[in-house]
Amino acid sequence: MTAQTIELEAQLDAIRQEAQAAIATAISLDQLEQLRVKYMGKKGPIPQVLGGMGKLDPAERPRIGARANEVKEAIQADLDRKKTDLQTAAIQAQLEAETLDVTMPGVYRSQGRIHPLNGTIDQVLDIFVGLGYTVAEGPEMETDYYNFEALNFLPDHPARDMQDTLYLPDGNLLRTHTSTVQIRYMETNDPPIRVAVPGRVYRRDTVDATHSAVFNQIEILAIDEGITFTDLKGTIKVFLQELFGDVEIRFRPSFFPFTEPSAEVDVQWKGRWLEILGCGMVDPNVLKAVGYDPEIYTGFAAGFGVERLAMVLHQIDDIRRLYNSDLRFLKQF
Ligand code: 2NM
Repeated sequence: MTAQTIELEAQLDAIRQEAQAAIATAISLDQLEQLRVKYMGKKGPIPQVLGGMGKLDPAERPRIGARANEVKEAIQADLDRKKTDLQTAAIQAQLEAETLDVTMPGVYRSQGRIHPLNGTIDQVLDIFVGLGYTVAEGPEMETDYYNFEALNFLPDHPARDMQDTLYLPDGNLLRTHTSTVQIRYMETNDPPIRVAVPGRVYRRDTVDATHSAVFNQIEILAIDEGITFTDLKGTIKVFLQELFGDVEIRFRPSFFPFTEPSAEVDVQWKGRWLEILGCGMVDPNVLKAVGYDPEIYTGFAAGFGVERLAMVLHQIDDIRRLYNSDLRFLKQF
């Protein structure tokens, strides 16, 4: 072996060591690719060393050629191993970054819920819609005609008093019941009629635990040929059964200007008779007012206060709780 051969072998070993150290410290696939180009490329140090073989004894050349291949293979093996390591590390890092701890507590967001008044309205309307009724609404500001006259209130009826009704400066008034909407509905629709009307109504009442100047009503109305008091009783019985379950009910004679005969209905609830609604056969005068022939058509109507119903169903002791927006109260529903 000549000194030149030893020198070239030393150079190849140095390249191998330098490449090995550089590859070991690479921290990215980009960096590794740069090292591959640097050590394995055509302009790399190994072809340069091989270029110096011309000065060697021809007998020594295969030895250097073989050594150069060994070094190339070793560097390639280092590159391959490092590439696998870096790829594995990258996947590992990604997995760790994307890990979700499903056992961690979530961020609390308070949830909205249905107000007990609206819940009661929904419940009642669902029952009547199930019985084939249409839901209708109308204005809260009304004329004397729709609130009283068309509903057969005589001109001197006490409900018309300033004491009971809220009159507006322009001569209009705030409706005292939702029957106004039923008059409007009958004016624009021909029988057969099945309509349920929810809405806010206004009375000049002193506020206490069971009274409010503004409250909600639901009234129903059915008009057709041959409707009788028996149809009214059956409808009310089914309605109360769906709302309260299997409870005893009773009809008591009563009076309303817009119905004849009229009745009030009580349910047996927690050991007592509770008055729940008023009802009756629509007075012929009301039918005439909307242009229906009372000789052909008859019908029944019923109405009740939603607050009172909500209070009975949910054991609420004071009507004002329904208006105070106290979350401690509302969150119970
Ligand atoms: C009630 C009781 C009895 C009623 C009457 C009418 C109309 F428009 F047809 F005449 N609507 N609602 C009625 C009847 C309301 O509430 C206690």
